[in-house]
Amino acid sequence: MARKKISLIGGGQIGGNLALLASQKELGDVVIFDIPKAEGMVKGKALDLMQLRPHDGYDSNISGTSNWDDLKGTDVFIITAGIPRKPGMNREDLLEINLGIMKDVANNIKKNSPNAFVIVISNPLDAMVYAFYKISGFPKNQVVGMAGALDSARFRTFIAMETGFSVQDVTCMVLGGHGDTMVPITRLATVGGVPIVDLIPPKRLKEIEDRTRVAGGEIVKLFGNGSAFYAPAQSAIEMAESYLRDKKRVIPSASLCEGEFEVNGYFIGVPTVIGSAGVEKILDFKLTNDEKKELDNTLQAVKKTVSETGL
Ligand code: A3D
Repeated sequence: MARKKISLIGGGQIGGNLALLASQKELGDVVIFDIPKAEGMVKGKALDLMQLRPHDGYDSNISGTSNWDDLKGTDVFIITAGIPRKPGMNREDLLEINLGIMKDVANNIKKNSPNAFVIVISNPLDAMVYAFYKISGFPKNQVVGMAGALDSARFRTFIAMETGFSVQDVTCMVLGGHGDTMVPITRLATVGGVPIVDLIPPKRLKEIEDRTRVAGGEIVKLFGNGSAFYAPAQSAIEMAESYLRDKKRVIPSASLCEGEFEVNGYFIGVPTVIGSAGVEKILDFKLTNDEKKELDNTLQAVKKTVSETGL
């Protein structure tokens, strides 16, 4: 069986880490794509990663390019092309610049690899994944946004830090848009199957939820320039791996809802089964009245940003 091909659109902070993780997991051969001005940078990153292989013993080939022809036959695209946030900016401030970039990227992917599975990471995420879907005309199962995987990982981390128990045993999900209105479903969070509502007092839990909602901004402030990249890269790799290895993992992802959670025609974070057919299923479940209200609030925020794309 031929190796799979994973193309990373944008070879910056997240792109470089995606290349490292994809090759270490031997998901396939990796191509890092960037604009001509950054071609030397991505070629250099690719060569550096090639020279890391003897230590780990993996055989994936990693290359860098700014030529779309080199991406033909791609199985999975992961898009990080765009600019990240600076302190004081919210994700919506990136819309104008990143939308222009997404239009160019979507048209090229459509031309080159119409059957590929596409994971969008560029912000503002819910609007960017919507834009890719609209411009490419791809079927909904081939397009997904990475956000919930990261937001849930952040929630899990804070619960593990609070309890002192293994992060491996913490399960929880964060739904909704990838912004400060996201919805941690605390009621269903557990440590080793034990509900966290029975382990952590309500006041502390509320503080953990609030920290989760602004966790991306906390890192932006610390960096002073740019946003998180290690955890975002690993979150997207889990989604790519579930597709390439048909794992059918259930990962909170920005998927196109058509009636699920009473959302219609928008990409929003929902529990999503990812397998060899791409987005195979959204697992709808009954929300409490408070959760419904919060989900509606986040949906309004997503709708506003999407309307600003003019698509
Ligand atoms: P950065 O290190 O600046 O990398 C972005 C790369 O995109 C740069 O190398 C650019 O040269 C490149 N680029 C610009 N235009 C194009 C184009 N037309 N074609 C190909 N490449 C292009 O940023 P980063 O890697 O830190 O972040 C990338 C994006 O991910 C930003 O929009 C962030 O806001 C976003 N992000 C999203 C999450 C989510 O959870 C959704 C988390 C963290 C960052």
